[in-house]
Amino acid sequence: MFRPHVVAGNWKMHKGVGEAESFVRQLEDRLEEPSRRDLIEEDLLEVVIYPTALCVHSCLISRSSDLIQVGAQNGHWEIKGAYTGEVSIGSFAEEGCGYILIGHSERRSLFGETDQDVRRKVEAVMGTGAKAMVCVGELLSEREEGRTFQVVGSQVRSAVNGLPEEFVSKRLTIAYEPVWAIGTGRTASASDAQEVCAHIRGILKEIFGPQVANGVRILYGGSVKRDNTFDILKEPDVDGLLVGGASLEVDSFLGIVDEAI
Ligand code: G2H
Repeated sequence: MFRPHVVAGNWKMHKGVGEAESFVRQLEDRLEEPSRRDLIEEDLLEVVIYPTALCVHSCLISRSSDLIQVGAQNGHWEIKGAYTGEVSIGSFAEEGCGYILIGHSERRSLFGETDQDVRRKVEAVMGTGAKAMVCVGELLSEREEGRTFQVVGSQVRSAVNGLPEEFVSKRLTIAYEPVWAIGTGRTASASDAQEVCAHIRGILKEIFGPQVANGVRILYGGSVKRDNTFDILKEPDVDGLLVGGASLEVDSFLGIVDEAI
């Protein structure tokens, strides 16, 4: 089954408003070139950026088209309330965010986000028009103990069990990011990425059946650079990339977008 590729840039806690606006204008200019624009407009490729919460609005209004989608790196599951410092998933979606990133390993390891929190956030996205991009991945120690499938499988099941098929097939993306490959310069091999992405698809098939599972995009993330993009994306169960460090400069991000085409 054909699945459009997604290249998503997770800026993490980088860029102020001015830098973010300038990035969006430059990237959009270059995506306007027909070879790129046609692919996006024909729904063969999606380009997403995840700026900081502060920069979401300025990125959205700096665009003059939908060639770039803007997402939120995190959000709270409640619609509103006494949650100092939080921004609701509903507010991001209402503002125009097309994607909400959920359960990134930095959220899990540095901010104590649990599988239960991830699930609440997925359910909150369901109540909006946005799409959920759910991150899963094992620690180095878990890989070395041979527990990769078990750990990733349990994160996936907890995030998706019982969700409506319509939501899963149309608005759920999973990003496999092995924690040992994040920001370390150490990338999983293409076959490592394929093996785990295929395992994730297998779980989705088991829960939702092949038709739904074959519609879900599964991305790889972790020290992605232009040089390793092609090899990873040629794997049959890898449908895109979640890029951190290499998404911060227009040239390097665009290099990855071009390899993904
Ligand atoms: C993983 C990735 C983006 P990097 O966190 O989500 O970052 O490409 O810098 O490893």
